[in-house]
Formats: sequence, C-alpha cells, structure tokens
Amino acid sequence: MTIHRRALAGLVALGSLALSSPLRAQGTGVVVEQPWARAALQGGNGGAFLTLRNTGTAPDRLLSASSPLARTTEIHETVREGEVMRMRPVAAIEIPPGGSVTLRPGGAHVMMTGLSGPLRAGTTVPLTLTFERAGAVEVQVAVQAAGASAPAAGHHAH
Ligand SMILES: [Cu+2]
Repeated sequence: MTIHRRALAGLVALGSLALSSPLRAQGTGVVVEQPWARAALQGGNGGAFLTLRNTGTAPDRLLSASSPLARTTEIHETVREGEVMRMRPVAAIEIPPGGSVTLRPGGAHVMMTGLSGPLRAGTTVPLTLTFERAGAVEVQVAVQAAGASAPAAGHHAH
C-alpha cells in the first residue's frame, strides 16, 4: 500500500513538472510553413503571414511573437465593424492537434510596428513565435512586394 502511494505521488509530481516545464514535452510540435511579409518602410508597420501546423497530440496556442526589427510585435485579428475592417490584438491563436491555422492578409496576422529598418522585397527577417506547449520557434520571414497577397509559389521555410 505504501509503495503504491509513493508510486502514485511520484507520477503526480512528474505530471506537474511536465506542465510547468519550459522544455518541449513529448507529443508537442508546431511547424511554421511559408512565413512571408509585405515590404514596408523603416519606421512603419509590417504584417507577417504564415501557416501554423500542429503536429502534436494536444492543442497548442500561439501566445506571442517578436522580431529584433520591430519595436513591438503583436498578434492581430481582423474584425468587421459595420462597414470598416479593423485590426485588434488577440491574446492567442489556438491550433488544434493535427490541424493548421493560416494567418493571411484580411485575417489574423503578426503585426510588427516601429520597424528599425525597411522590409525589403527579396530579403528575410527573423521572427520568433512563442507557443504555449511547443515553446519558442524562430523562423525567417520572406519579404515580398508591398502588394503581394500570398506566399511566393514554391517557397518553403524550414
Ligand atoms: Cu495588424
């Protein structure tokens, strides 16, 4: 009986450790596909778009983003208010296990504001995405022309 209790207590302790650990737990994983952004001017704002694929077995959530090029980086959604479309920050974007979510122009996106340098078409900018379970994932975002509406064909970021 005592042995059983100890084993159980050990399991409970392990369980809570796994929950609070910043390290990647088994069964988690988010793949970031086709990150891209529109060209933007120094001092201005730039939107970044990408597909988040959850290869894990539990839901995960994109909690925050950051880029060394931007003063602030937020996760935005686009909502209709009467006749106008407005952007507003969201706390998180949930990605179901085995599913994917695409951030695209006119929808949810990563908003980089106060750019310390221009986003030039043909270059890449680093972006770190932080997930509740998968932790921090750094990607290189391919900058396209200012009027682009989709990622360049054939471009895959790893
Ligand atoms: Cu925005």
